[in-house]
Order: sequence, then C-alpha cells, then structure tokens
Amino acid sequence: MYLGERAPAWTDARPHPVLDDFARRGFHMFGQPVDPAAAADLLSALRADRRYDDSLFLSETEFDADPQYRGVNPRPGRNLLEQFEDRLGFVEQAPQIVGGLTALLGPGYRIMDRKVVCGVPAKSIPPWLKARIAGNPVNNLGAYVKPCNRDVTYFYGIDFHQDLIDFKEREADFVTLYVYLHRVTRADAPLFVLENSHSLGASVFPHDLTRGAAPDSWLYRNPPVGEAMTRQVVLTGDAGFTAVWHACTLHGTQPDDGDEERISLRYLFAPADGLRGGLHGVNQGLGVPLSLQATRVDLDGAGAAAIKANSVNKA
Ligand SMILES: O=C(O)CCC(=O)C(=O)O
Repeated sequence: MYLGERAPAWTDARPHPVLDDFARRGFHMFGQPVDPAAAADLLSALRADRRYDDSLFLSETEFDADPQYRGVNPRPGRNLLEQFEDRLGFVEQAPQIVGGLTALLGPGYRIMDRKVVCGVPAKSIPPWLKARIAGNPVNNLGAYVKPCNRDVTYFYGIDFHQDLIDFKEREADFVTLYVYLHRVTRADAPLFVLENSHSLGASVFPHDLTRGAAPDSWLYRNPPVGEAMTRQVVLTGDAGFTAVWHACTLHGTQPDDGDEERISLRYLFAPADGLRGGLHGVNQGLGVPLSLQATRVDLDGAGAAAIKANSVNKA
C-alpha cells in the first residue's frame, strides 16, 4: 500500500544544497566525490569478472530463436552487485551522500534498487545487432546478451527519459543516484541531464523535445501541463563523481564512442514507509501531476521497440 499522501512529514529546519538544487534544477552534483580509490578497486573487481566485449552477446540465430524483451535486467538473485555488497560502503556510508539523501528522503531511507550499468562501446556490439537497433530510442541491450550476463544492465544509449518510466501509478517520491567508477569524458557516454525538466512533472515517453536557439537548449512540451526551455548539462567527471536526480528529470545517454566501456553504479532510494523528507516539499512546490497510469508508448506487445526516434543523439 502506498502511504505517501498520509505519511507524517519529517523536516530538518536547516536548508541543504541538495534541496535547493532539486527545487531549481531537478538534480544535484555532489561537490565531493565518493572515495576514488574504493571506486577503482570495485571497478577492477567488476572488470575481472567478465569481458565487456562482443562475447557478452547472443548470436543472431540464438536471439531470433526466442526473442525475450522483458525480464532481462538484474533482479534479486541475479545481480552482480550482490557479490560486492560489503564493498559499497564508500558510496552508501559516504557522509555527503548520507547527508544529501537524508535531506531529500528523511532518516531511514531505503535502497529500492542498486546495480551495475555498463555503457557498451560501439566496437563491442556485433554488426547484426548494431544494424537492428540503429535509431531506437531505448537501447537497453538486455534482450541481446546471454542470460548469464543479465546481472548487469547494458546500454548503447537511451533517449531522454524520466526514471518514473519504470513505475506506472507510483508518485515521484524516489530519487536516482549515479556514481562513476572511473573518469567519464564526453566520449564515454556521459549522462545528459535536462535542467529544470522536472518542473513539468510526470510525462509519457517519448518526450516532446525540440532544439532551442541557444546552445545546449531544448524546448520541452508536456501538454496540458505546459512547456519549458531547458538546458542540457553533460555530467562528465572523475572516478567517484556522483549525482542524484528527481524521478521526473529528463536524462539520457548517447552511444558510447569511447574505446572502453563505461561502468557505473545506479541506485534508486525511497523514503522509509510513513515518512516524507525534503523531496516531498519540493514536489508540493512544483504543483504538477507526479504520477502516470501509463508511462510509455514506444513498445509493441512483446516489449520490442515500435518506433524509431531519438533526441539525445542529436544533442
Ligand atoms: O547509463 C546509461 O547509459 C543510461 C542510464 C540511465 O539513464 C538510467 O539507468 O536511467
């Protein structure tokens, strides 16, 4: 049962930069990275576990014999990060992260999900697959990797979307935290975030985005709520760089053109049952709908892409 509307408010009288950023921008970049040495250690262990190359993938014949588009992401019991739970304190106990998440969600917030996300470089994608997925808005490659590799989420870019996309009928009461385990440059499929896009609330994917006249600007329309001119911010950073965003903030990635895969950690955090944190105040201030009956219209009945369109690749 969802208790959000009846939950008692937890308030911390002290302002916190993460709340100010959430209200104004819809995301926050932590000024202090999480421990880069611990990030590098975890990265080495993850890279020792497998090769992030074309050996990840099914052959075209194997895929066509039984295409599976759903249930191909990590889940409890099939999640590579479960092997490394005792090495995640550098993120989960980092004072700046605990402070920011407590300001947003209140004390006792919980992990809804945590997993490894890999941006697969172009050279690792088999040619048959590259041809099939060209121009798709969501290139989550879970359908095409061998079942034993589905303990990680693999992307070859994903168009601007809200993380609410995976949660129909749920309010945007949770946040996403993203941690880079190594240096991420413009060539390594960094996250593109559209500043202030959360202000139009919940919106069905794919989104109505047109390039603006100003560099890096996008006109974002979400009728009947309204429209906003937003600015794209590219999240490049060193090992340990961490950012957190609102579930209605549009973000995406381009295909990885770098020589190496990008390996990151992705968390979802929610308030403890019955509590509301500063995010609730931010959401009240937005004054727009924050949940959807249906979150996307880009898939066919089997879960395969039914449209070819992509904005972030034009960014
Ligand atoms: O890491 C990526 O390439 C995209 C990740 C993303 O946007 C997401 O997981 O919501």
